[in-house]
Amino acid sequence: MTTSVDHEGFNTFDCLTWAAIVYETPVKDTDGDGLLDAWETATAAAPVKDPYGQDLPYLGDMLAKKDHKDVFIEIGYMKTDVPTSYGGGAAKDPHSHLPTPAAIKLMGDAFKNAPVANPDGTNGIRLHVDVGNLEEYQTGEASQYIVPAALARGGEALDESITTAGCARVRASTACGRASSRSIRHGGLEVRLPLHQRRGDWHDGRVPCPAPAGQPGGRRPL
Ligand SMILES: [Ca+2]
Ligand SMILES: [Ca+2]
Repeated sequence: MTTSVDHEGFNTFDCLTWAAIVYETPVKDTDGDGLLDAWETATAAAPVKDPYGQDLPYLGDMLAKKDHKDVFIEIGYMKTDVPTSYGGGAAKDPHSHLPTPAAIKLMGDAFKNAPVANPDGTNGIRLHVDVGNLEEYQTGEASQYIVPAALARGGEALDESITTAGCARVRASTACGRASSRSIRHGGLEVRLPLHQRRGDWHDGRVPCPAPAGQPGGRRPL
């Protein structure tokens, strides 16, 4: 591809400078849902690969169709299995923020009944929700909208009680002498933090916090 810029249509004394170059490549998306036909027909038996040679998700095996609009949602969520206090208030009962099967069914039905035309001659949008391999979702009332367990990658839970259980030292991993990430570890889970948190600072997974009694270190604003 060759590009050029000239003064045609402008004063010859204009100073022309590249600000942006935008290329557009026509792609085939028969149903216009933003998922290319090639992606929607990709299966484990006939995969489509990314530039690094890795298989893209097998949307065809997840029952996507190239002539019917689909939308995919992967859910990660927070939960606590123990009474948990937030901001120093009274403890809340154990709970989960994962939408129930009934809630997912309501959402799936709404998409299904949407007055949206498709090339296959039917209306509606098919919802595909990835919540992992949770049995009550795979076989329950929302199962028609759930990505099959064998193909699911979602459903990761973050224990929110660990973010209120106290502070931990900020850790850093390094590459070529420069920090490439910051994290703390609570209860076996690693929580990623903004890079500007310094190694050795104290953090509770949400905000910086004072060092516990008898420990060096201190607060650093976000
Ligand atoms: Ca499509
Ligand atoms: Ca589709």
